[in-house]
Amino acid sequence: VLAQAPEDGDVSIVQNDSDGPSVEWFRDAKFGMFVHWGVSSQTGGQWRGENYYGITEWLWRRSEASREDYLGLLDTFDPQGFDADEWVSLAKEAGAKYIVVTAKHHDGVAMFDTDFSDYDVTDGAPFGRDPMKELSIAAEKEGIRLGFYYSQFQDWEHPDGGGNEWEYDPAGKDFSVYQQEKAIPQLDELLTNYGDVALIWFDTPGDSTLESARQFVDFVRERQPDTLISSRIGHGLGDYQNYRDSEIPVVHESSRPFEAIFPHNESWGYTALDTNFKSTTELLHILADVASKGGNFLLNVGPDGNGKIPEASVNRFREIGKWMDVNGESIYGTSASPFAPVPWGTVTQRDGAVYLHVLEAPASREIFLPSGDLNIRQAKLLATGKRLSVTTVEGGLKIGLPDDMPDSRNSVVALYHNDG
Ligand code: FHN
Repeated sequence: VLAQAPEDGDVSIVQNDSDGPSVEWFRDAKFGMFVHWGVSSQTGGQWRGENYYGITEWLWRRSEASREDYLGLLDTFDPQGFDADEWVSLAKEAGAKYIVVTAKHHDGVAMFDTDFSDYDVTDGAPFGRDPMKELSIAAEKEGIRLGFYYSQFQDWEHPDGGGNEWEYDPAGKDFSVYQQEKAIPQLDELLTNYGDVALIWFDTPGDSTLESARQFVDFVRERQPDTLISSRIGHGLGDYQNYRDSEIPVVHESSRPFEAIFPHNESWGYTALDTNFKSTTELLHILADVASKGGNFLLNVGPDGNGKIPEASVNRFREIGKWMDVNGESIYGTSASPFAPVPWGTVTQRDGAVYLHVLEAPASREIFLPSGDLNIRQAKLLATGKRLSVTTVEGGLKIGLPDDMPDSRNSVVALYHNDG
């Protein structure tokens, strides 16, 4: 039984369109909300008397249920509690600058109104609504960008799609039939009927060819030239770099911006079996760490079968938002640390400022920054505005911290300098 999905290992850079879309908004965004929601969310990992710990969005593959049984989940999909405004407000309150939602995951079920499959939650389920439409309206109203996750390779529902090898013999599959009949037409719908699409989050290219990947890229470019494409399209294509799930690079060396992708517990889709949610402290540390490498932190939520985001995730997102309200200056629009790793935390920077994210204040209440050539104008704690002392010492700077640091999870010291 799979407890973890095979991951995309393609972090190599081959080449990209030189005239691709601008990535500036993405580079500056730093924090996004990922949403994995589908018909399997109803089960919470408990189905037909079995418990499926871990990735519940893989329920069909893991159970190797028949198509009739799994797709039967559409007959009961009626999440009356779904409220697009609620999701979007939470993302906004948390300080997320973009949302990525599963328009179609590997099971092949469209979470939007499609004419190119019988399996969608609009005409194919009692729900009868189009959640992607409702989200696109809510996101536009709130001024937050919306992107769609679209599983371009794995489609367990389509006989020619990738992945379903327990019902369809791979030898008899013609991937191009699936791509022409379903994937491209559905992308057409997503890029035509839902306003501006910030990005298409393609996932796990499997053994799809360069030609197939290029066709997806060209199609997105043609429909919405500003829409970004994730590197999980494969073959070194894509406008930004995804690392493996839950991976933060030691150093990010590509000129493409990157995104570090984390589930909140051990599943992307909703699970009732796992309350091991990362604490706010852990999440704030990941946020600072990823920003110090120059990337975006994409944090997942898995709404349940009634469309509700688990309370634990709601609370953590709100707490991140409160932290962002006072410390956002040290995250948004910043770039990677120019310094060697420091033992007390991480560093971000922008023109004219360096931000010291103090994750563990030493008992000595003094931290060392390995750079002596900063011409410091002012040093202060972002949360309180309290001025701090800075002393030039051999090889760097010493910054004095107060005994009562404002936030034990991450107190940010801003160093404003004259070199920007
Ligand atoms: O197989 C998927 C998985 O279900 C989930 O969507 C993650 C999110 O990054 N992507 C794949 C595994 O890498």
